[in-house]
Amino acid sequence: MAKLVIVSNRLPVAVSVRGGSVEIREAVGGLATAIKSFLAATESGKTLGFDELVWVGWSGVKAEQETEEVRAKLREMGLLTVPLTGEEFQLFYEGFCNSTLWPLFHSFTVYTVFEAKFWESYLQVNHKYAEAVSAVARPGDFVWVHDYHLMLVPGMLREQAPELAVGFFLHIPFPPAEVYQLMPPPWRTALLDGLLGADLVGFHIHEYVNNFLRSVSKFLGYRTEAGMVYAGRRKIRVGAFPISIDFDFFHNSSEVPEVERQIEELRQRLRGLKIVFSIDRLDYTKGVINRIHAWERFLKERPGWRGRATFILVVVPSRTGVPQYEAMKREIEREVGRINGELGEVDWVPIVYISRYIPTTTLLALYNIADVALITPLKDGMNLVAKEYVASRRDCRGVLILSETAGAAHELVQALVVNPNDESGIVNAIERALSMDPEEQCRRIKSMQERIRQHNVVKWGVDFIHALALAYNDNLMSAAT
Ligand code: GDG
Repeated sequence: MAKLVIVSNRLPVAVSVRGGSVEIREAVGGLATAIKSFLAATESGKTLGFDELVWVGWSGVKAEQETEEVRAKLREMGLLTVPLTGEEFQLFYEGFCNSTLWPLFHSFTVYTVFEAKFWESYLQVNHKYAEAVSAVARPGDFVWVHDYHLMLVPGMLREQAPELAVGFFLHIPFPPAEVYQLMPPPWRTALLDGLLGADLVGFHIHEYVNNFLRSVSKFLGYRTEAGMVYAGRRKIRVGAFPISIDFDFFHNSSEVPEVERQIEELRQRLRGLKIVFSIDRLDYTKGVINRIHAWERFLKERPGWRGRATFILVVVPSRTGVPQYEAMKREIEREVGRINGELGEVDWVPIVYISRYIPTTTLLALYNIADVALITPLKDGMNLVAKEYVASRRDCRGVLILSETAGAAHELVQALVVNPNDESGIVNAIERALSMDPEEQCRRIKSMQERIRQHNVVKWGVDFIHALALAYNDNLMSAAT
């Protein structure tokens, strides 16, 4: 029997050490929620044939404070920690991960910092993760490595433990080869080689698959064809596995008593106002400023909507302490204040701005009452909020406005698709959405719901593991011949 080893930068928990006491709570966030839903539906991988599950990652507590008690408590939950020091947090996490890979892979080239000490730390930390995995994994075990923090891990595992089945999934876009080329040559080839240590490399959509294959042939010279890289005797499968959500959880949300109560309360308080809604982590890729400006223009060009529609804008703090993020937060605050001051009335505000994490029941209530979800990232690997909004609408109402630059736009084709830089296009889409008749809303929502129901998060995980098994067996057979 084989073990399933999940590897991600962070473990799916939030650990707090206060005084002498240790508190461990479940962490939220796209990646952790998706993997947990997949694990719950497959009974921790048992229905796929695994007899044990281990999750390897950082606890979120700096190594200096990570006591044996913390490690032991996590071990009991099947969670194995990779301790990161304060310096590694700065150079690896804030440095190479979030100042180099995150901006470059989202094609924000001018935000990208290339620093040799960031790269050195990335190498070292990836080694730590690979060693932690090697310590628990046995030949024949399946290792599923997640996201841009750990792109070198598959290659390191291939060297240290060649008999493992290794899969890698990237949660953010893979950029076009011309953008990837901006990375210094030794780093960009090492990253590609690192990924090709896996038997299977997965992305959200075909566009990222093709970008990756082009970079592999351009920078490594390997032969590639649709969905395959030929690297010596090894064949690496490359495919699109669009991540998704637990459809039933969202679809049944309006019947949860606490959510129902909040829906009622919100409806009473909002007194028939039309609601446009968005929620994102604070991040320059999410296009929050563009969205605010498009809403301002909408209210100025279509003044008849003033007093009749409000924009509820939730921006959840993220990567606090990074100067770019702090500056963006101040810009959002300034612009919201200016617009509310210029256009607001005693009994109406153009933008209700919330800049904190909101409880899931409140998020579900907002999904259920929002007439329009305005989701306009400049670039987004997938965007789960779009799928969650659509799935939540059991009443068959609501209109999704979605950027063509979000991975989700490739599946949610009945959304009103916009370009996030096309302000007048967004203005027209808002008008169309607010005026759309209920039959058209229902037709669009229904067909998007069908897509998400069938392509839910369990399918994402199961498809990936099945494809990994095929790829692994293929390589085993060709190694034996
Ligand atoms: C990355 C990629 C890709 C957010 N605020 C609150 C809250 N959330 C939940 C949402 C959703 C998740 O967090 C955010 O997921 P997204 O997919 O929208 O965005 P990223 O965090 O940037 O995720 C992205 C994803 O990885 C998965 O591969 O889709 O493209 O960038 O589930 O509901 N939940 C609650 N309160 C909040 O305030 N309860």
